[in-house]
Amino acid sequence: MKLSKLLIGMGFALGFFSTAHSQTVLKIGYATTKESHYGVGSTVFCDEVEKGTQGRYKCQQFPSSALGGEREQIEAVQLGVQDIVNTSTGPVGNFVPEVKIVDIPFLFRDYDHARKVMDGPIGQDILSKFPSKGIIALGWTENGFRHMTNSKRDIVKPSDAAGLKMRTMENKVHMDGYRTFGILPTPMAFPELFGALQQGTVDGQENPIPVILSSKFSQVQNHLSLTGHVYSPALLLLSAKTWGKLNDADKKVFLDAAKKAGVAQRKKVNDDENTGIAQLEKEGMKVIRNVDGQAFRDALRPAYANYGKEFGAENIKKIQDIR
Ligand code: EAX
Repeated sequence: MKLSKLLIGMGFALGFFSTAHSQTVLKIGYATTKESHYGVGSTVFCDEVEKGTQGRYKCQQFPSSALGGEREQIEAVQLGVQDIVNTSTGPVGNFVPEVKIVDIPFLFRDYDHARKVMDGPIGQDILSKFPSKGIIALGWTENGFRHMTNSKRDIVKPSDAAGLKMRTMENKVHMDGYRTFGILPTPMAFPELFGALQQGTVDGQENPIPVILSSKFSQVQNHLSLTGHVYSPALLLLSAKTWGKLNDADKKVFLDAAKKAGVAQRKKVNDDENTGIAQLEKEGMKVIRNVDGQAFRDALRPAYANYGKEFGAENIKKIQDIR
């Protein structure tokens, strides 16, 4: 066989092996089902990455807390044993303290306000605090405004919530705020929540409509109060280890994919908010719409004084003043 033919043959063989071996599978995890808002956002992210890298990167999705609670998954991303987590900010403040300010109850007026802050200088600046902690924040996605559910009684004003044992995220900003409502906050990882509600270990919990819907909490909770007491942002977090292996073009693909994921996840939250409450009523939940929001805001005053000391009252006002 002529040398040239041999070399061409070897070139093809090498090319074949290099292409076959160049595909990298990214492990991405999140708390709720594939059909949920996190699943919609994660699927858009994965599709965009696979398309934008011509298949050199593709995802393996782990929905429904298959890789553990959010805190556990953030740790795994930080250690580089998991590539990506699509997570609420709930436990994130334990890794990047600058995130905690956005968890303050009643900080955001509505979705427009919240999304404007996250997509503007304040929200983007928070993303820049992650790399020094071994995590790349690719972009904001969204969990939604949180409402209270419980198995005991209607909650219209804080005194109705007083004494209830409510599961919270592992988030001190939330817990300090909820204590002013008289709630007994019980921090717990999300995967344990359904069982705890079923066994009555806790009386209630608080989560956005998309989570209450996709996690079928109507099976274990019969009162839903539309408190909207916290806006729960979410983030696509990538391991710095994975990021370090990307070329500049692929980094841009990942960032663009995260933006599209955020848009899709927010749309799913909107859709769930529009149809979810009627759905939950159909599933047997009693929905309390006439929540006395001002009473909850008034009760929060002592916590706001402390938030002001911790985060700077002027920083809180900057967020509140965004129009
Ligand atoms: O991010 O833990 C929680 O209540 C979160 O809202 C849930 O895991 C979705």
